Amino acid sequence: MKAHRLNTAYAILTLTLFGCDAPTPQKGRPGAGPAATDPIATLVMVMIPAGTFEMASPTTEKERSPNETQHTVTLSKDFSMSKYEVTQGEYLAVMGNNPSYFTTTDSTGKVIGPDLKRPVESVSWNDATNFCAKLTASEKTAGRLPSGWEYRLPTAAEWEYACRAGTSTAFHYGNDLRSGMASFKGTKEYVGGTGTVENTNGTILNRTVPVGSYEPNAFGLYDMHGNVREWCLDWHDAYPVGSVVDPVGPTEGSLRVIRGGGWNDYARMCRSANRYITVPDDRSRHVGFRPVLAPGQ
Ligand SMILES: [Ca+2]
Repeated sequence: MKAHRLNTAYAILTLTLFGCDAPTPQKGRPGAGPAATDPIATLVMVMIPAGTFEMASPTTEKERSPNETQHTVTLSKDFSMSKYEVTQGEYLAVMGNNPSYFTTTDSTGKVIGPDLKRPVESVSWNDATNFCAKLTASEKTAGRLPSGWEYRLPTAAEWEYACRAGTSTAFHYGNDLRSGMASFKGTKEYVGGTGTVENTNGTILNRTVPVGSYEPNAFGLYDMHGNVREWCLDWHDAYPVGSVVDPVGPTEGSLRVIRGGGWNDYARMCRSANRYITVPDDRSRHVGFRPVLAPGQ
């Protein structure tokens, strides 16, 4: 994997939606999330260097799906990815509405305080792509985009490469995911070599949490495991065999790919290789997204 190129490129690609100045790049702040003073409409992007990785899971990984056929993927171009899931505040700032379920109550009806730093959810694939298009247009008008670059959903390959951040384990944290390590159903943990294990004392959140509430991965990306499942660009299909370069999925289909698991999923659903699929007009309180910024395809 090539070395990170975080200096000049980072400064160019660390963009605010409406502000005049790029915010100071945020170093890893485990568990802190965006600072209280950050503009609510700030989208912080992290550079992801081009490279090659093994996509999907080895046959030895417990509770994998048989369709997680491992294959070699090369991503030939650097891109950047949103450090956090798109928040309710960011979505509101760009689209003018907040469709999220988790504003005043959790999934059991218990009152929760509104917090625009929770991830936006209840957005369809089309809602997510419309967000990216509108953000691209406004940033282009403002002269803040490198020529030819655009915001869009990540391909499933880009998403998994960014999630793994150089790891080949079931999670970027390693082979275990325990309650308290991410936003997921903490009574159903995962242990490498064993699979799902019960933890009767595990945390059941019944809601999303503000983005950035847990440790990031080696790229500095937060909540790649859990909180909201994340829309990808691709139509769903069987994986290719052998080695591929910059895969984008099939040209047509009926189901879109979703990655990373969410606040009410078992840990095994949050594995780096796990794929979830649904129709593109599905609006679920389990699903949000995070854009990449990349050269136009
Ligand atoms: Ca997530």
